[in-house]
Amino acid sequence: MKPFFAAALFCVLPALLSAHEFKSGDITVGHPYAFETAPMAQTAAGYLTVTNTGETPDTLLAVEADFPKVMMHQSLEKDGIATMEHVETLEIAPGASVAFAPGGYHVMFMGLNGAAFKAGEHVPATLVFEHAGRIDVEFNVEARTEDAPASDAHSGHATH
Ligand SMILES: [Cu+2]
Repeated sequence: MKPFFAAALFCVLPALLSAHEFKSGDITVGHPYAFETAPMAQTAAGYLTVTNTGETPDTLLAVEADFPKVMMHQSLEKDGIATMEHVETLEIAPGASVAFAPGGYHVMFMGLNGAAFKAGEHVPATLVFEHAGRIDVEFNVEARTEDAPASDAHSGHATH
C-alpha cells in the first residue's frame, strides 16, 4: 500500500501550490479564486487581493470577463440583514492591500446560463486599473470545503 499513499500525497501538492499572482506596474493581484457553483447557478463570486506597492493611489475601474455582466459588489450587514451593494470603482491607496473575500468585496460573475464553475477550472478575466492599466488574471475555481465561509448569499442573488 505504500506506493498508493505516496501517490496520494503527490496529488495534494498542486493544490497547496495554487497561490498565484499577476502584476502590472505597481499593482499586484494575488490569488484570484472562486468557489465551484451549483450546476444551474446564475451567478458566481470571485475573490482576490489587490496590492498597491506604488507611491500614488490607483483605482480599480472595472472587471471584465466572458459573461453577460460582471460587477464589483460589497456584502454588507445593515440592521442584521445581509445586503449587497454595487461598487462602481475602488481606490487602492499607496501601500495598501484590499482583500476581496467572502462576506466583503467580491467580483460577481452574472448570467452563467449553464456555464457552472467546476473545481479545477480557470476562469479568465481582466482587471482594469486607472494607472496600472489592464491586468489579465485567471480565477482558480476551488472546491467548496466544509469550513469555507458561506458566501452563498450569491446563489439567489438578484441582478441589479
Ligand atoms: Cu454580489
